[in-house]
Amino acid sequence: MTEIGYDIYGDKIPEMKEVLQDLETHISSIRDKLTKENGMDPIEHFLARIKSDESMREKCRRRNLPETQESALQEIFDAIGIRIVCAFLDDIYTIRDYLAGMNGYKIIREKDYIKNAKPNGYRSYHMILQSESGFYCEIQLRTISMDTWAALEHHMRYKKSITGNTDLISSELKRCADELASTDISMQAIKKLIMTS
Ligand code: 0O2
Repeated sequence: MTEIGYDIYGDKIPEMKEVLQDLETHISSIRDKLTKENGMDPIEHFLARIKSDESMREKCRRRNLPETQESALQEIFDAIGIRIVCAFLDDIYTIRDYLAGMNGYKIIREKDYIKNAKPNGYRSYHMILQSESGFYCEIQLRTISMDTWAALEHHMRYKKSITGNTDLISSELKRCADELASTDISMQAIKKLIMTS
């Protein structure tokens, strides 16, 4: 039986929810361990979701793929998605290492858009994992400032009514992204000073 609102995934929703739940449990235990060890929670918040039917169909169309369960689960890798928002840059890489060592998942692909920011200024660390049961999952790791920036840029991109000032908006967004990146590095340095004082 398909679940209302998730038609494209057919009967796979219960298994997808299991994978999502399992990843949430892993992330919570990594979080607890690091909080106990360092006296500071490395995660500001995290969100876990199954991509909505509408967004998945839109992504299939964008990729010129048929709107099928096969496309959604085998050709597109973010039907299951988790976004982890950290306060500091080094927390991103620490959590990445723990995620890479999780039992039951293998890494299919990683993209470090923090060390290699996209030309528009987008920064985030992306991992595609595959569960033993065969489901792909995209994990995005970012700082709070990267997350704020990405939300604004995403909003602008999908706001079709914007007709003027597009060059100015893009260049201001890029400038902000670079300023925020520089602030993230300063915050990291201050944290290190505090921890070692
Ligand atoms: P949505 O609507 O957020 O889900 P992939 O999409 O992973 O199969 P791709 O394009 O090589 O293939 O992946 P990439 O570059 O790792 O990007 C994956 C996701 O990262 C996107 O999913 C966005 O969520 C986010 N992202 C990537 N680039 C940008 C950007 O420039 N700005 C913002 N705001 N987010 C970005 P979707 O499905 O494209 O979008």
